Amino acid sequence: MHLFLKCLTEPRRKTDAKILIFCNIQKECIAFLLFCTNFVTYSYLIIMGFFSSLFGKEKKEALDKGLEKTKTSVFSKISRAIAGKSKVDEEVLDNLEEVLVTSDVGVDTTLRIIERIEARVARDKYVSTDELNEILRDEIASLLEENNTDLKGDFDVPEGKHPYVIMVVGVNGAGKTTTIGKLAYQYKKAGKKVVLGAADTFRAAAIEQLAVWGERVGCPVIRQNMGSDPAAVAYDTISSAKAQDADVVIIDTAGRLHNKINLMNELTKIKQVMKKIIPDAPHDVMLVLDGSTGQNAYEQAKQFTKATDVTSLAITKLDGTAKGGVVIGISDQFKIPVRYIGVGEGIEHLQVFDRREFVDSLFKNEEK
Ligand SMILES: Nc1nc2c(ncn2[C@@H]2O[C@H](COP(=O)(O)OP(=O)(O)OP(=O)(O)O)[C@@H](O)[C@H]2O)c(=O)[nH]1
Ligand SMILES: [Mg+2]
Repeated sequence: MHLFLKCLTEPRRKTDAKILIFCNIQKECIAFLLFCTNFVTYSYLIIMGFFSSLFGKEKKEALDKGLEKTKTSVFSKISRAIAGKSKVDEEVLDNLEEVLVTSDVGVDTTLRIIERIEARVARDKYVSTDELNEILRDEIASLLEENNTDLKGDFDVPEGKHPYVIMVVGVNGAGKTTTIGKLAYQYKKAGKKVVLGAADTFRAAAIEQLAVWGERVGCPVIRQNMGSDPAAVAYDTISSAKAQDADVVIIDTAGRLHNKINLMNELTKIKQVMKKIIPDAPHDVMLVLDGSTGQNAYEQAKQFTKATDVTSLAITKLDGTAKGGVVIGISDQFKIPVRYIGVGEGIEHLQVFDRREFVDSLFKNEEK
């Protein structure tokens, strides 16, 4: 018989004792269950914390490595700029201005940075040249944070946009197709169903290149023959993605210059065709810029954004160049957010652009 019922049928004193034992057993069971739950929760948090710090560390290392050339160049210029000086004065500020301009930060952004450092020097009276890296890091990071609002989530799909359609544009060789492959990989890793569209029908090799990325990532690539209408490919891609209930669609386009009117009109046509299936598509028109071209990347961004609607920027090839300062200038000067940076050719070498992490990595002085 159940212990509790048994207690009810037995003489009173004996029953009391049994109820007491029963209650104690119950309490111990509950305590044990609570302990198990807490143990599982804490273990989960510790394991998740471990992995996220591991991935965070890997991301940081890839960024540090990718920015190595820019960093070496900026540091050697700063060392020259402050040689023999212990205090940040007019002359050091003049030299610093030159360092920033020649590091592709851009004139406007450089002037804004120098103004901020001047204000700091005026306020603190004595600023030692030893502190200059740290000051630069703080002032640039807060300048970039002032002008921009942070974009949400890493590889999340905004609510109500299903599938989320990204159209990738830019000049020849900027890194569009590679960025699409890396993006597809990240979305897939985040558990999203991705479909790619090979709307660069200009060259057979371009279609093949995207197909190879599709295979690597494990996502379908919608394609037609070389020379077919890019808008038709975009239409097929979106229809297929919708039928498959995909989360993300990324459309590759041929490289084009902003001043080639026909090619720019082609982009408009691709967009209009997409709208027949998803009225608010494309949700993101991403302009890919080659960071290693320095000042040229600014020009491209300026001209391209004038010629067509662009909603986000990706700056590639920051590894292997000393012109990484361009990201600071572009992020400061354009209303359009820099969303991603490319720090290598590998599938993992695309990062969500985090202003503070970027500036930290650039101005971190390892010798200290
Ligand atoms: N080092 C480095 N190379 C990159 C990066 N992104 C792209 N590349 C290389 O840049 C070259 C051109 O990249 P693509 O992705 O083909 O450029 P695209 O804009 O699609 O070129 P078109 O289709 O011809 O207009 C390739 O060799 C890529 O491997 C990067 O972040 N770092
Ligand atoms: Mg391409």
